[in-house]
Amino acid sequence: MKEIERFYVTFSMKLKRTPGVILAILLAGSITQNTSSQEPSVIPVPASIHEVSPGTCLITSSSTILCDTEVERSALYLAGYCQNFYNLDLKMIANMNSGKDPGLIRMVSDPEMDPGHYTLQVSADGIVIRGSGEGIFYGVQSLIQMMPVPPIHHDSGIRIAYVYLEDGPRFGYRGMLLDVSRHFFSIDFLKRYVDFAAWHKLNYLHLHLTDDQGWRIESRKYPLLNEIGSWREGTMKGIWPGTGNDSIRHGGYYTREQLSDLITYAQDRYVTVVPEIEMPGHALAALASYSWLGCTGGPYRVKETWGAGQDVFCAGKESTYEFLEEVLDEVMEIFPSEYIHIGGDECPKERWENCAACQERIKAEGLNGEDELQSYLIERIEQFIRSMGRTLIGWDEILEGGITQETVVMSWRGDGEQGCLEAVRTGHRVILSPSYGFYLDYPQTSREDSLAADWGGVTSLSKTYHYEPVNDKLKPGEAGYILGGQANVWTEYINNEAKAEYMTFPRLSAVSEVLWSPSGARNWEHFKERLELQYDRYSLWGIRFNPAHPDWE
Ligand code: TNX
Repeated sequence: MKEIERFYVTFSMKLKRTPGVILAILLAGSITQNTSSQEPSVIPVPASIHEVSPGTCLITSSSTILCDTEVERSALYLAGYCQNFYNLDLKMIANMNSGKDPGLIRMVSDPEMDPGHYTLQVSADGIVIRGSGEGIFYGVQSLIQMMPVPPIHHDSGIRIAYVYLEDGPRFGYRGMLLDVSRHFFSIDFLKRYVDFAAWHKLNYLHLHLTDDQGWRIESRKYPLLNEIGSWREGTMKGIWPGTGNDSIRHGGYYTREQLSDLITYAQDRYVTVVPEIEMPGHALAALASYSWLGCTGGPYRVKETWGAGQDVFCAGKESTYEFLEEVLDEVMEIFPSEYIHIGGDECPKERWENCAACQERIKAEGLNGEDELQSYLIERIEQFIRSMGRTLIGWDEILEGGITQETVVMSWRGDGEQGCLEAVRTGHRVILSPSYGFYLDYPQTSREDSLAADWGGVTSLSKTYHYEPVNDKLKPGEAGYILGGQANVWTEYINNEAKAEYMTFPRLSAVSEVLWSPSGARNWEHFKERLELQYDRYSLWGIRFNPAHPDWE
């Protein structure tokens, strides 16, 4: 048995929830869900659930979905879902006014409604979802969570209790990062992450595509990035500084076609894929491919241990800027996302201090030392990205220079409060992605003996759930600069799919409620109750999750 499988099995066995208990919860969950007077158990919790008279509506194989053509995507999605998980073939008519068939499920496009908002009514008249484009999709997600789990035999159809929901997102940016550089994951697995996002009403998947340990995106202009930079000859074993090297070649990269396919899959689920190309630090995979990108000229090797490397892009030579712009050009050809992430974090400056080209650049541009040289690089790249009609996102550290106001700051240090205040008070929009609470590579409980990042302590489900993106030091009006938040799955210690899911869940469900639901609707006790049924849904969806008790620290 592989190391991770053994860990997963032993840890699961250690936990109190035996299969018998799980089965009991599972049955109880499906019974309560079928009780029509019961509130629906939806995660993230909807903004408002209105009282309605008891009763149920039955979806069967002869049911029809009627939709406005502009929201056909959501109808197709629902039909696909019912087919996959309930073996029901719903009929779809993409024209509301087609006449005869009144349709059991009707999706009404209402462009007047706020982005992402929807109403969902289940009554004797059938099921009506009303909203703007993505609002309808989120209505479908709520409907899906009203279906019985585990699925019933398809002949008896899907029974949905009468309900009336009015709902919409608290924040416009609700994201999740997957680090595909430290460990490479297949495109099919990335599609699964898109599904995870969609099921939780998240709308951004941020891919950390480059770092010291591997370059993961095809470059036609610079093929050595893939021939050399996408591979490392071995990986550190154990927790940093490690107990040796496994000497197993690891790597891979995504072709343009694969990425385009992923982007389309994500668009069908209202998820935007945001690419990140790290600079000027975390650059060793690029330097190993083209040694002239570094200050010393190498030789360089793709990094086999964790932690940021000393060797970074040379910010003196003009050829570095040409390279970065050409690579970004290729990236923007593939990714239609408005946001382009350029990293900007953790850049050691030793190499620049001893590099003639960097020192010359500092003199020529009248810069005050290496910190300003970093700002110079970021500013140049920002201008380039803006000239292409896109918006730059960078980690906290980009604030250290005088970046333009269009730039979005992704605040990761600590609880994000300081970064958030600095960003907002200099007029920048900000996304909270705090290592405190939203770093899903940190262990979920101190009882766990998994190999997990040890640099941030335990991030329990409760800690994640109670994180509040709008801190109380913000003045009135400043909260409007907060675009939203993002959970990060860094993968130094996550070397396979099962473990990635195990680290992601159930904490991602908590993240979704922080970012979607009104803060007043958030309630820990209520969340834990709803989580029981969510666990059954995880099983339905095939998600391997951490079954630790929700109250364990
Ligand atoms: C910090 S967050 C990093 C990542 C690591 C992560 C591990 C950030 C901008 N940098 O490079 O993977 O910690 O938790």
